[in-house]
Amino acid sequence: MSLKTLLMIKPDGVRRGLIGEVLRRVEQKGFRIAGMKMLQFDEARAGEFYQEHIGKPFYQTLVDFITSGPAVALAVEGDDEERLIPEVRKMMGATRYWEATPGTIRGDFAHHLTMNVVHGSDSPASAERELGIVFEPNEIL
Ligand code: DAT
Ligand code: MG
Repeated sequence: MSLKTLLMIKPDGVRRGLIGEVLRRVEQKGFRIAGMKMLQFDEARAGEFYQEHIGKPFYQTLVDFITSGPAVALAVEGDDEERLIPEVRKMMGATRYWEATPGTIRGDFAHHLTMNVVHGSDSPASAERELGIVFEPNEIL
């Protein structure tokens, strides 16, 4: 089975009606969507998902935000496994929204440090871990 990564439209993106916009960009670029689901994070799943950020000053803000409404998770696959994660991260744009290049999702839509429309795994290990938190194995096709 080839490498897949998690790209997730966070609750602000869902509230703002950006599901289709993100999907369009992913499909337009030529990635394959191998899994897709809407889900509501609870505190426990948010803690597991954001475990790398436990102890940081913005951690609780992040948990409150991710549990604030439904998110839409995509399992994304590309032809080039080596470049899949950096490519998806590039398409998302920089975490610091004021540095995100126009043409990226955050560059075009994000204007808040926490509420920044999308989440994307940052390594193969985090992709595997995060996909496992969001999807059942039989939901990735
Ligand atoms: P990314 O989402 O680009 O992988 P990250 O993993 O460093 O960024 O942080 C996770 C999320 O936490 C990020 O999307 C927005 C929020 N965040 C990061 N740094 C922050 C900060 N200094 N203040 C508030 N929220 C922050
Ligand atoms: Mg991250």
